[in-house]
Amino acid sequence: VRALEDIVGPRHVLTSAEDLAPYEVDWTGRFRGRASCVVRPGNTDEVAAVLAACREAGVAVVAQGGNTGLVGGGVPRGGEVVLSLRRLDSIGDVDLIARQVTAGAGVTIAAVEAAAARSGLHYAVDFGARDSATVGGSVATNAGGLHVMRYGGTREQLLGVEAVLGDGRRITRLDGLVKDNTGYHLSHLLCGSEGTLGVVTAARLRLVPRYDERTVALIGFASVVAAVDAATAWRRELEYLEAIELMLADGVELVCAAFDLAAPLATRWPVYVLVEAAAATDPSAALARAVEATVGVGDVAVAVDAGRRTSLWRYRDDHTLAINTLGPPHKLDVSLPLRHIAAFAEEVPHRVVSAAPVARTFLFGHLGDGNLHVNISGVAPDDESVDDVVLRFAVELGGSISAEHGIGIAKRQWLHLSRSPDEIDAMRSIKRALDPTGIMNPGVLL
Ligand code: LAC
Ligand code: ZN
Repeated sequence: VRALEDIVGPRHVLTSAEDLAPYEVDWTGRFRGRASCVVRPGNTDEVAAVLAACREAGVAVVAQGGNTGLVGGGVPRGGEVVLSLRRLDSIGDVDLIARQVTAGAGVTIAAVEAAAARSGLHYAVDFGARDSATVGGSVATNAGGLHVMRYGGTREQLLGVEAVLGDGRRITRLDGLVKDNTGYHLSHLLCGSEGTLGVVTAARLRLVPRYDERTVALIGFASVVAAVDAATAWRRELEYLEAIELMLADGVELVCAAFDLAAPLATRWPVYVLVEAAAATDPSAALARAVEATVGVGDVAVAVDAGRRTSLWRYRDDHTLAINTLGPPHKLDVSLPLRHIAAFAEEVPHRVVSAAPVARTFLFGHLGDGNLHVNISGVAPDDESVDDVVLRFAVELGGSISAEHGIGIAKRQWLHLSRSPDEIDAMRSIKRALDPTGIMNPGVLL
């Protein structure tokens, strides 16, 4: 602690139980552990010095941004130093020629979007935790979000990073060259490494054109099969889709009850799909034509103005918060081949109940990406029987155990379901090469 105080100043090393508390638990409440202290460096040199001091002392480091991760990868397990990157919150000028911006690790996703918007541009990564989640964390976890089907996830926006590796070497790739084919893409290797190789201190991000002509529709369906068929048709016919999101009646009702919202449609439907289109010219007519031509469409609510669009999005965005009101959930974000989504959605609640009779399963997710969020309430945080049945079922159907949240602590014992022994061994070799003393987020991912 004294060594860290010498580096960042005593004010930025937290040690009291009260100060540490918010850093020691993830926001779902499922993952928690004691930190030996929290250190808050103010620049990259301080980050490097903190890592050197921790290496010297043989103390493990958990990097933490906005602490909105969902797999326990950003909170301590016991005795680590929590390295909070939130003070690295400066953002550069938007480069209008390159359409890029450099943001410090502690800049929130909402702040990147605000900077982009001021320049008439848009940051393509967006998700419910936008006001707290940070650039550093989103890069370290390769965060997905609501618009992956159009723009890709965080890695697809990432031109390069500035980072300090576990062994002290630095990477500085912030020049924003779109084409730079000079060997291993170390920035993309760090993206999704979950704090196990080094600490991302800044990122150079791609921005995309801003489309203010936007239409959102919320549509009721009788079944997941009908919703999947509709999504398939829209993806074929519509050029400007930003999102196709799936919800089920019990999840929507939970959101309505938790936040005192009216039901989204006059009739209760078993399945709801939220679809958003955005373009330089009004996409409403094209979207309306596509929706009208779709078999199986029940009621439709349409929103064009910003306030009403936000109201429709709330039914989707607020799932995460509403589910948390039932106690710490088990959150499993599986990827599935589109052709198996309906079978999975139909069967998974039964498999969950057979493993844990009192469990409640809420399903929602990114239909356009074949990514379902299986949220299970009513199960003790450390009872992993439900995780086991859900993850095995996803893999049985040709899916992956994580679509966007990563492995963290939550899924590491199932990593072998999605990655081969050779792949895991290669990952271990990379880990050993860049973090030879093993101080970077030990126990996460591998
Ligand atoms: C979402 C986050 C939980 O899609 O991945 O809401
Ligand atoms: Zn998601």
